[in-house]
Amino acid sequence: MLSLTLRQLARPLCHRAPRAIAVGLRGQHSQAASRVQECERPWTGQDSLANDDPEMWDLLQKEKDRQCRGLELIASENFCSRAALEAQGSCLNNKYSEGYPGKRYYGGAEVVDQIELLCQKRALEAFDLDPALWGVNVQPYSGSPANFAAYTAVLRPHDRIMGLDLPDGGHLTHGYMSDVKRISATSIYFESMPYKLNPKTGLIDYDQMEMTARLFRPKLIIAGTSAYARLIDYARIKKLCKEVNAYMLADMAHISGLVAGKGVPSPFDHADLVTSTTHKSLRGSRAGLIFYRKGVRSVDKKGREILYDLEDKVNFSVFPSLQGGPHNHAIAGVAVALRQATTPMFREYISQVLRNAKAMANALLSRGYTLVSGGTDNHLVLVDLRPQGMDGARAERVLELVSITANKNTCPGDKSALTPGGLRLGAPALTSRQFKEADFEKVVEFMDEGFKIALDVKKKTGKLAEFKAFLLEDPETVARLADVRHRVEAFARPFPMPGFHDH
Ligand code: DSN
Repeated sequence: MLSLTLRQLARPLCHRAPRAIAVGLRGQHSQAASRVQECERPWTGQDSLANDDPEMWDLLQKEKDRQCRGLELIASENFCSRAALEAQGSCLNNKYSEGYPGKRYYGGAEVVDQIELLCQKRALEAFDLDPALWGVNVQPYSGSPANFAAYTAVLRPHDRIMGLDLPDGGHLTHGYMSDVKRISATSIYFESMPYKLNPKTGLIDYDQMEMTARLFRPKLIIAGTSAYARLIDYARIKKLCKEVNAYMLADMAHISGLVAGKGVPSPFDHADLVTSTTHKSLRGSRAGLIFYRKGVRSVDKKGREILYDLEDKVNFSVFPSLQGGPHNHAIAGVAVALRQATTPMFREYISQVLRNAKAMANALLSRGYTLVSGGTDNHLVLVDLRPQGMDGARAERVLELVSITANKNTCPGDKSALTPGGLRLGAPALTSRQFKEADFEKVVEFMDEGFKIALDVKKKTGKLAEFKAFLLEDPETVARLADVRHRVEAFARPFPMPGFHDH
């Protein structure tokens, strides 16, 4: 129906509009303009985005501008290199290659075979892994599919898993279910029992985890977090996994850059399986990875070696069980980023991320803010705004209006995910723009101004919707927000932006 309508729309225009005018059209006329061009010459696919689809090009310019003029504090975001983006936005998009290198279901895969093997090699190198002891599948489309594929590899439906609860800083795919509903497919297809933070310390409650695991007898325990500012005790979790005969899976999505850059302890020392995304602190293009152990898993009572059998299980789970053709363009982008992650420059980047996160934490503490767990050992900080009488949702919205991007997050004890008490702040993205400790102190100063506006408006308004409307309608508040936003943007814009060659 839609294509018919467009064809009907284009036909009369073909007769009337000269191409020069058509190319100049923008916005709502752009589809008609494209049709005009199509009528006048054969399709070559050689037009730039600006010419071919000005409407989309305009939107991209707007997003580039938003990224350049704002302060990006979402802990899971980063600015990917131009090189990795080039590899990702390439002819590799065009190639189907179901299967694995040397065993494909399509012809013409000789180059993508080399690309996938190179990506595998670089993934092992980036984390100092011996290919005799570890293998990697680089085909998962992103972190959530990687986790589901890793679980599918080693679990049967209804087998039991344990992960950090989402409201305590875990991830959806670590088995999240609410009081009334199984939310993540990982809690629909598997039986999930969460472990929690100690609400007093804000740290993972390992005692409770051990007690629960001894009763629940999970087949898989997940060591990984999305909003946790401290290090994970992998050795303790591994000991527990051995005791209850569970696999240990480390989801290092948030910290994989920190692991590659030697900024935090490596989960590879203990885990059986390690999953990751590639675009967070690792700073690559978007995809997922599953690492699996090879070699000896244990020795039985008679002294016989029991070997890991994860390689075939993981590979079969990714393809053909869960995915079709690998995204070869994504794999190439990841390979580029993984090479970067082995350089001394990347190690320096990661150590600056850690210094910056600490500087941000200290600046917040010195202004009287409360941090869950009291500080940070990694790339992120979780601010508990409840003592200020504030919540993460209101703070997130006010910061957004002053060009600071962060996300609301639950803190231990929170009841609502829509208006939780916390705000999650990460250092990776701004560190990629060459921010140093003093710059993060300035960022905290801007945030503090935003929080104060949020508090003033909260006192004058009721529910969240009313709060949000007031921000846009009250002239005094609009002026205060504009003042902070102008200063934030003047501060942010001069910092270099990786990846964009035309900003
Ligand atoms: N959405 C990511 C995060 O923000 O942590 C996790 O998938």
